[in-house]
Amino acid sequence: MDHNKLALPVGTTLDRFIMRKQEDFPYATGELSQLLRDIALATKIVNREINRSGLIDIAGAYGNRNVQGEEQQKLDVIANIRFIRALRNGGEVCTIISEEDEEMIQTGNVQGKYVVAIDPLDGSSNIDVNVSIGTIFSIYRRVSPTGNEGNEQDCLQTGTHQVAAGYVIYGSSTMMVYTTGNGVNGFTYEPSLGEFFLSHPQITTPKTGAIYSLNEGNSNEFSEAMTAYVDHCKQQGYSARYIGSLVADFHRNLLKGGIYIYPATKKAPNGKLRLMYECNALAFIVEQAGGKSSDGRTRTMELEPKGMHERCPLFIGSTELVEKAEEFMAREYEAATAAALK
Ligand code: P6P
Repeated sequence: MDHNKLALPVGTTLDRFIMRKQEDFPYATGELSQLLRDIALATKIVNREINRSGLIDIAGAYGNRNVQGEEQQKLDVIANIRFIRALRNGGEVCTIISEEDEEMIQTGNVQGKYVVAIDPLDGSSNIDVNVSIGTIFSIYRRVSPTGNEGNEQDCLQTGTHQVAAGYVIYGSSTMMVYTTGNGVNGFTYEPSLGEFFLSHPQITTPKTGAIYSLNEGNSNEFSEAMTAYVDHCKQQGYSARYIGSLVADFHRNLLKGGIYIYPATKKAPNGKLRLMYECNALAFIVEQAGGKSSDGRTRTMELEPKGMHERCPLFIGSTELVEKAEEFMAREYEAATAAALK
């Protein structure tokens, strides 16, 4: 009897993958591996609570506004608590910056070598209508000496200093996609086993695509260059796909090819999305997958952070589409420069 035919292998768990990848770093001491496991644990707990949110009273608004002035959903607060608790208990992280907290969060792990920037639950206003939402995280090595709390210097590093970054999409299935700088791998959660399994090894994003994702409801706020680029997409016959949940829009475009844009608008001159715990993580992933990310001009991961919650315009996805959008946006910078020189 050919046993191999009887029971197909279930595949590589996230845990085993992390351990195998650690072997690629001979001097790795296992702390980053442990940190990734801590994040995965919190993800499993948050996933369970999202799936139950319609059944127990954790859907809907919490009644507070976060540092962004956005109405916190109950699950925003719960997810934030879950990730902070997992990172605190895991011991590897000294300091956290979170979309849900105005100040840095000190975990008490003064020997921790890592800092995490996290959006615990992005797109949470979509929870009540069962649209996919996500978690986005970046991991940095601290620059200050261990033995003390982490500081602003540890937290405000450019995206090029990320040692790892990832996102989780809580959708028709729950997936974790992350990079440690050696490619991008995707894991699908099997709730009956409580494990993530490698389902999308070595993800690469198409060099071009025919999907553009932005909120055209803001088009009266767009610059002339942005308006011209959107017209270009229509003339090219691209499909408009906009879910209004960054992780869902990004994940679709990563796999199928496309561009996601949250541009500067008259109302939001730096755009809406946050550099430290949204844009940098996705920029690291898309570059590792062969794509590109900028603010329309400067590479996202080279933007110098001035504050933990600062915003930046985001042009991210297939390299050829981002570069074409940057060509249009360059006209805007040239026009602004010419006007300034008059
Ligand atoms: P708008 C959700 O609030 C979010 O941060 C992203 O997930 C999403 O892409 C964007 O904002 C949607 O913003 O202004 O188009 O509703």
